[in-house]
Amino acid sequence: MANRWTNKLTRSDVTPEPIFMNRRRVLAGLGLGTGAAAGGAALLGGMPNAAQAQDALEPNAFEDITSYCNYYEFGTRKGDPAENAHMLTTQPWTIQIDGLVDKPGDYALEDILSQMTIEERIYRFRCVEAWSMVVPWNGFELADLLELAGVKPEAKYVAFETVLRPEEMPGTRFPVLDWPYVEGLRLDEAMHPLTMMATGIYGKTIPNQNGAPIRLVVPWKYGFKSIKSIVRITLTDSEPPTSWNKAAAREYGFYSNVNPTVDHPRWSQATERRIGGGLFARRQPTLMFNGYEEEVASLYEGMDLKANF
Ligand SMILES: Nc1nc2c(c(=O)[nH]1)N[C@H]1C(S)=C(S)[C@@H](COP(=O)(O)O)O[C@H]1N2
Ligand SMILES: [Mo]
Repeated sequence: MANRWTNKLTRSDVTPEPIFMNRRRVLAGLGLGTGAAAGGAALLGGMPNAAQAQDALEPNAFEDITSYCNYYEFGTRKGDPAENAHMLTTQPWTIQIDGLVDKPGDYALEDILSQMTIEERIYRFRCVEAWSMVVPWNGFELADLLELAGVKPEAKYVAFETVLRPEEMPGTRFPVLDWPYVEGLRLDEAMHPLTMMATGIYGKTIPNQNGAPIRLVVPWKYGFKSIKSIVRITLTDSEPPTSWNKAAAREYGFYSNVNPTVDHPRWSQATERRIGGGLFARRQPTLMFNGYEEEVASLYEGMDLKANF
């Protein structure tokens, strides 16, 4: 399915090690492709805002992305994860996939990766705290992993869990959150072609502080939905609990779609601060669904997005 992905991006050459990348879809997204990407070009031609696909999306520096992090298992200050996450052992790594699947079990990460094609995706990333970055991720679609395990027809949600190792994760010795960190998506959100499992940034193995060896990336939702260092994925028929909702239900809902018209109870979500923009950089307007409205709005048709925040 070469045309499942219609993300907007512009730079096709940010990766220092392009040899590992499948650039076919990147080219399709730009309407520059030939042969395999011909369908992509046709799709782009049919998009109402094909011009918008040419929006400038300048990725943040590797240094910004890997030094300004949220990973509370390693501490709550932005620099803590970069300082402490080297303690996490990421090899070998196994993901338990269970619940409403045809083939439950422990999946070795290397076996998963041997069946996936790693591609590059440049996505906006918007934290609920109102800062943002642009990140060139490497990874594969979550849908491809779920298809490996075989999703049963009764499944409606996907639950995710981060590894919990207090001896390697100093932040978990404090009850900042109810550990392990857990997150969830509705099945259609999980199967959406924009939803990816990331294993790299800028063509390099993903640094521990960013969620090594494998983390979720859901670009139209606030950053906390993009759970790091995943060890368990469970298909369920009811909405799974999520860490920030458990911690403060009034402030963090299950959906957590980026929405400039629904403020956090304690601050506005109308604008954001782009990391790396400098001290005097202007705040920029936050985009509906973080700029992915065309791709994902249909998932929420008829839903009250204020009630389902
Ligand atoms: N396990 C785990 N996953 C997590 C977090 C966390 O504290 N623990 N923080 C979340 C938040 S609030 C954000 S904004 C992003 C930050 O990702 P980054 O540090 O790679 O930018 O990770 C999310 N995933
Ligand atoms: Mo966040």
